[in-house]
Amino acid sequence: MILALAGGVGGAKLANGLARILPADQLIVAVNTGDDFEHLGLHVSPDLDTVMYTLAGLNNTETGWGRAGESWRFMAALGALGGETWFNLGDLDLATHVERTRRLAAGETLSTATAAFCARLGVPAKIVPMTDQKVRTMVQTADGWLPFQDYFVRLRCAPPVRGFRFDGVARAVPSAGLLQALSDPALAAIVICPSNPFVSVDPILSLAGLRDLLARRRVPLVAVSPIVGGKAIKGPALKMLQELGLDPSALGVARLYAKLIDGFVIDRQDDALTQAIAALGLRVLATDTIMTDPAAQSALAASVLEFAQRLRRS
Ligand code: FO1
Repeated sequence: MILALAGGVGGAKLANGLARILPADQLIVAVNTGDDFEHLGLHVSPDLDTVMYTLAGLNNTETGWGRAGESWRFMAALGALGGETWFNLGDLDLATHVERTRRLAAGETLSTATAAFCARLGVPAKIVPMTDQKVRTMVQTADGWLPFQDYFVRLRCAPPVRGFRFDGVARAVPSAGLLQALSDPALAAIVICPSNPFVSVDPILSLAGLRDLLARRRVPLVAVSPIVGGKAIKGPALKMLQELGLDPSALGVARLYAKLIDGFVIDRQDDALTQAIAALGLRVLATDTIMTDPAAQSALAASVLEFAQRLRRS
């Protein structure tokens, strides 16, 4: 059984690669919910939806979020009424937010709502929120603290970051699905997907007691670098590394994870960093990590699992 920790686009791609090569009951994907927010009276869970849509084959590959074949009549009508249009909700995607909001208002948890949607959409793995309690990522900038979606979407990641806060995370316990995966005797490896280390992975790692649970693991913990050849494949990870005065490279990310993980997967383009990363006490795999299509997603997933298996025996 494999546990993957994932955030947005990069995480969803590797999670999809894992789902393509593993039986559905052998993969649990625990997803960041720090990006969640209330918008237009709706509870929006961007990373849960990106992973769910990707594994259901419904994801919008142009935008990297929302659904394929989307239409925007709701947004056009909303704009005409003077509603807020900085955060785009497609007509198909809107159904997810409306139904999730209804379920949560009826007393369901994010976990049960997610499980119901995944069953309906035929998702071939178990997707769980990192926690069922409220966690909200805040981004510190020169002009003060910003809610995550204001930083990421409304301000297009422009303000230089100084730090992050995950409101509620210290009291937020890992979800039942995440805890179950960690205590499953069949667990063979834990994979940190190539997501933003600051705003996608760190909220998960910061959950109450999770770092201790990971420290007591009896299986390899492997992370895949979201930075390739000194640039982020998508999103603000590289910019954040630079703004925080960290090495804007796979080595910079390896340093963030060094005390936590056993192995680090980098792209062949970063082969020259292998020694420096190994010097952190990490085993290193250099392979093709650019997931241009589903076949590349599956190939990377297979390489990562084989790498983890090698760490298990050593
Ligand atoms: N990202 C944008 O850059 N612009 C948007 O209008 C936008 C809308 C949106 C709607 C639903 C959803 O699930 C995600 C959406 N995203 C949008 C992406 C979202 O901000 C990011 O996926 C995560 O929060 C970061 O990974």
